[in-house]
Amino acid sequence: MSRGLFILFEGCDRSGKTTQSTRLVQALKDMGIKAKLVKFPDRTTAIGKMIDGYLTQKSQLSDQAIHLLFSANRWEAMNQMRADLESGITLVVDRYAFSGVAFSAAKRLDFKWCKSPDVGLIAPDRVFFMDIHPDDAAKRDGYGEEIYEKREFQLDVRAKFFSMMDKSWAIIDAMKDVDLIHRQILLLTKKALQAQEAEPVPIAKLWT
Ligand code: NYM
Repeated sequence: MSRGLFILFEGCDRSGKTTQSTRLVQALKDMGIKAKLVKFPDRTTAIGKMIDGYLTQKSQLSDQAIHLLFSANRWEAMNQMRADLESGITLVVDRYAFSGVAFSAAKRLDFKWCKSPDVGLIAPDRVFFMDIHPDDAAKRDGYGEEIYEKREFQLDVRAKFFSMMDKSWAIIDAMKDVDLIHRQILLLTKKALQAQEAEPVPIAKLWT
């Protein structure tokens, strides 16, 4: 049995990642493909609760401390993610280490330092970057409720994402119609699954 794929959604706030990742998982399941949604930060764990307190501005943490908590929140999920992938489950992940680096580096923390705690995490096979200009994102519901949802900051975050892209990334125009985006992403995912079937690639490590 072949392993599952690690499909990642990244992007600035309010770019539609959650909508599209949820729809992708459902579509894959409807096709009889084993799939699971994973979301970072996972606010349900002890570490995740500390992150939630920070994001909703109930507690304060230094930039370095919150960065390391985000990373720890991914590391605590690795065993389960690896087990799922190995058992043939495709993981659709909503945010990951690229968000970690983009947001912290936009706060002017050193880029290399930001990457280091996430080195060695499981690497995604395919990344969908939901691209939206922060001015358009600001018009969407609920924008501005959490820390970070400020125009200049989001512009910087977006630039940081662009600096980390490689050939496994696809830039998706997040201003397009939701159904259209879904169909585009489903097509790209099917292609990735077929490629993996034809020529299996082992699970890789991030930034090594
Ligand atoms: N975020 C998310 C980080 O700053 N670092 C990280 O490692 C991750 C995974 O948390 N503004 C930020 C990006 C978002 C915020 O994410 C909460 P979401 O997807 O809105 O729950």
